[in-house]
Amino acid sequence: MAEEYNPKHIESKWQDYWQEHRSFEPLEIDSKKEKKYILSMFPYPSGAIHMGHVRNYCIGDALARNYRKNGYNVLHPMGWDAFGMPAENAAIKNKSHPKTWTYSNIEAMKRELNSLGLSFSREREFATCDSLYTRFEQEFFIKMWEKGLIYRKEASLNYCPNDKTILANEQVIEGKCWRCDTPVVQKQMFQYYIKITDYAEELLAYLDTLEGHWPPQVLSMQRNWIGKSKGLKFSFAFNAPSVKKLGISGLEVFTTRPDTIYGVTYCAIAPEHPVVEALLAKNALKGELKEAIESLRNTNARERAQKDKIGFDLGVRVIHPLTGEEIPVWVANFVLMEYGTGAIMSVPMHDERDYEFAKVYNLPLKCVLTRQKDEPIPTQEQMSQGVMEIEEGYLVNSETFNALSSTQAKEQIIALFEQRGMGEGVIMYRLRDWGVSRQRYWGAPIPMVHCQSCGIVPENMANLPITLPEDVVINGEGNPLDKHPTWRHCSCPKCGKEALRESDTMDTFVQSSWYFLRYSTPPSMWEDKPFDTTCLKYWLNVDEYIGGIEHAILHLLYARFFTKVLRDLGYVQIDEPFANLLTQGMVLKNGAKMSKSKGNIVNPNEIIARFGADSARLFVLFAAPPMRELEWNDSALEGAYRFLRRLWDRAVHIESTETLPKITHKDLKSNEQYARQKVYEALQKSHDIFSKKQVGYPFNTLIAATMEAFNALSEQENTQVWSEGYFILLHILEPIAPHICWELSQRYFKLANFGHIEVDYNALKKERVKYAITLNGKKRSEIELSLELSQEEIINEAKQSVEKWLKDATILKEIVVPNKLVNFVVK
Ligand code: ANZ
Ligand code: ZN
Repeated sequence: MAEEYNPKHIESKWQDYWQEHRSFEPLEIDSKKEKKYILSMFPYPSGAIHMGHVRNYCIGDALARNYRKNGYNVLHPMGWDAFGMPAENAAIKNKSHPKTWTYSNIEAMKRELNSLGLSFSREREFATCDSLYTRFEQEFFIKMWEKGLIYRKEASLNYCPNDKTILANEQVIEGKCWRCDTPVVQKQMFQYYIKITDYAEELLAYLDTLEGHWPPQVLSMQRNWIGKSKGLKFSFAFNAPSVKKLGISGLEVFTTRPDTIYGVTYCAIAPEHPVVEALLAKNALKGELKEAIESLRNTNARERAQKDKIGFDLGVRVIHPLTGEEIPVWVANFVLMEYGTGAIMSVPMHDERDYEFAKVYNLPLKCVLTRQKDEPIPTQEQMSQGVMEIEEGYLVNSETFNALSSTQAKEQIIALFEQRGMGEGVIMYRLRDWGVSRQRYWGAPIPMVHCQSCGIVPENMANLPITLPEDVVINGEGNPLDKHPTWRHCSCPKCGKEALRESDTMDTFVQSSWYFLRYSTPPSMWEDKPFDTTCLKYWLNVDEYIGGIEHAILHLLYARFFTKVLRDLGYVQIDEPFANLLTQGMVLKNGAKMSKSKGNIVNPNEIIARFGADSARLFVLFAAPPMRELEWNDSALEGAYRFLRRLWDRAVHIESTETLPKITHKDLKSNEQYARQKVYEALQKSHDIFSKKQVGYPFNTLIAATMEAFNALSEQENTQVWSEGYFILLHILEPIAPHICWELSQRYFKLANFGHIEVDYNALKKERVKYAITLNGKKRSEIELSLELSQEEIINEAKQSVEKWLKDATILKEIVVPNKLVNFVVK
C-alpha cells in the first residue's frame, strides 16, 4: 500500500458510514445486553467548540466506544444547554434574535463535534430551549408549586436605574452597570424560590454513598456548600429604654461556639436586620449614619465580601445573658442576613473576622479559651498581637465553666440555656433556597399567572408549554417580556377573569438539572411525557458523568436535588443520578488557562484540518491523565500525528486475516516473544484501565504502552506475530483514534468487529530484565531478556544485538553480570 495516510479522506468516510449505519444509537432496552450510560456534560452553544470541549468529549467517547466494543448497550447522548444570557447579549450587540442565534450556533458546533468522530447518539439530541423540553419543565414547576416546594419571597437584586433592568452579578462591574456605567442599586423584588433546604440533610447524607465514586474534593465542596453546623440559638435582651419602643423582643443570634460566650464584647448584625429596619422606620438613624447604612445595603453580598470590615455603632445596647454586662450592637458588613439569624455574638479574641472588626473600631478583647489546660491567660499586650483561633481548648474567664474543654462546655452551656428556657441547641445549614427567577427574555417562562382576585395561580397543564413570544425588542432595557404588547395578557386559570402572565423566566440551572433523565427516552415519546418509566429504569443512573470541576458545586447539587424531588413526585425511581463522576483538568497554554481573554486559544478546527481528528484525539488523551491539567504542546501534537502515520505506513506488512492466528508463545523466538509480550501488556493495561483497576482512566499510560508495543512489533519479522499484534493494537486504539482503526481494520481484517479480546497470559508470564550490552566497557545496545534464559542463550542474544560491531572483531572474553549486563572484551 503505497497510499499515504490521509486523515481527511478516511475520517469523513467513516463519519458518513457511522451516520448512515446508525452505529451509535442505543439498542432497544429489552435487549439482553448490559447497559452503560456515558455522559459528558452538555455544552452551552456559544458558537464554537474550544479545547476544553474537545477534551471533555474525547474522554467520554473513549469510554463509550470501549463499552460498545465490549458488547454493552451504550447510551452516549449529546444536547445543548441553550437558554441563557449570552444569546441576549448578542441580541443587544448585533441585533440578532436569541433564537436564531442559538440554533445557528448549535448547527455550527454540531458540525465541529461531528468532525471529531464522536460516537454520540444523534437521534436523542435536543436543545433545552426546544418548546417540548420547556413544556415538561413547566409541568415540574407546577407540581413543585402544588407540593409547597416553591414559594415567593422578596429579595434584593442588582438594578440599573438608567436601563431599568435587573443585572446579574456578572453584569455589575465595580458597582456599576456593564452597559452604561450607572451605579447599581439594590432593588427589593418578589422572586420564586425552590426549597432545596428541605433536602439539605438528604443531599448531605447521600454524599457518603458516592464516596469512592466521585472525586473526594467534589464531595467535600458539596459538604461545605450544604454546610451543616450544630450550635446554640438564643436571644439577647435589649437594655431598656434604648429599644423598647421598637417593639422587638430580643436580639436572636446563632453561634457554633457557645463555649466562647463569656468572650462576647459586642454583637454584630446585618445591614438588612429587622432592628435596622425598625430604627430606619422610626427615623432613629440620622445623617451620616443613615446614609452609610443605606450605601452598605446597596452593595451586593459578593462586593461586601471583598471589602475591608466596615460597621457602625447603632447606639443600641443588649444584656449578656450570663454576666449581665451591657453589650453594644453594631451593624457590620460581614454579617449576612441570609444565614442563621442575621445577627451574631462577636468574640473577637477567638474569631478572625470579629477580631479584624474589633481592631478597626477599637472594641475590647476578652480571652476565654487557652490551647492547653492551665496555660497562663494572655495579657492585653499579648492579646493585641493577634487572634487566637482555637478549635478545641480549655475555658478561662468563664465563671463556673472554667477548666472545661470546649466540647464539654458547648454541651453544658446549651443544656443550661435549654433548662432556663433561654435558648436551644439547633442544627443550621449554610445551604440557601434556590432562587430561580430571572428577569430576562431568553429562558423558560415561569408558568404562573397573576390574578387580581386569586393571587398567584399556576397555568393549566393543558396550556403548556407557555412559549416565548418571538416579536420582542431586546435592547438591554428592562425585561422584554414586560414590554410586549400582548404576551402577558391571559385569563386566570382559576376564575377566568383577565390576568397577567408571570414575566420571570427560570434560571438555566433548572434545565441542566434533568436533561440526563430526558435522554433515557427515545424521541418518539417526547411529545407525551418527560421520560418513560421503563426507559428510565433501564438506563439510569448515569454510569460515568464527565465534566469540568467548575460544576462541582451548583450544577451537581441541583441535579441531585431535582432527581430527589422528581422521585418524590413519582417520576423517577432513583436517589442519585450520577454513579461515577470524573472531573477533567483544565487545558492550559503557556501555563495559563486557555481562554479568549488571555489570547492563548488553540482552535480545534485548525488542528483537525491540519492533522486530522485522530491525531487531535490521541494528543489530548496522551498529554495528561484526564483529571490533571493539560498543557498544550505543538510538538507533542505533531508526535501524535507521526505515530499514526507510522501505524498507517507499516500496516502493509499485515497478513490479512479474519480471525486471530493461533500462536504458541513458547515456540517463538525471543524477540518475537518480546514483541508479543508488549502487545499483551498493552491489552492488559487497556482492560485494567477501563475496568478501573487503575483509577482515573490514565489513557496516557495506555497510549505509551501501545507505542512501545508497536516499536517492539516492528523489530521482528514473524508475520503471524505482526498481524495478531497489529489487530490487537487497533483494538486498543479504537476508542482513542477511531477512524484510522476502522479503516485499517476494514482493509486488513475485513472489519472483523472490535470485540473483546482475551489476554494470552502465556505471553505475559515470563518476567524479563534489561541487559546493557557493552564492548570493552562501552555501551552498544540494550535488550530485554527472559529470566529463564541460560548463560549461553543470553550470550547469543547479546551477540546478535551488537552484530555490526562484532563483524570485524575477535572476542577475547565474555562477561555476564546476571540481570544487568554482558560485556565483550574484543580486539
Ligand atoms: C461566636 C463565635 C466564636 C463564632 C468563635 C465562631 C467562632 P458556621 O460554622 O459556618 O455555621 N455567624 C453566624 N451567623 C452569621 C451570619 N449571618 N453572618 C456572618 N457570620 C455569622 O458559622 C457559624 C458562626 O459564624 C457563628 O458562630 C457566628 O460566629 C458566625 F470563636 O459565634 B460564631
Ligand atoms: Zn383569578
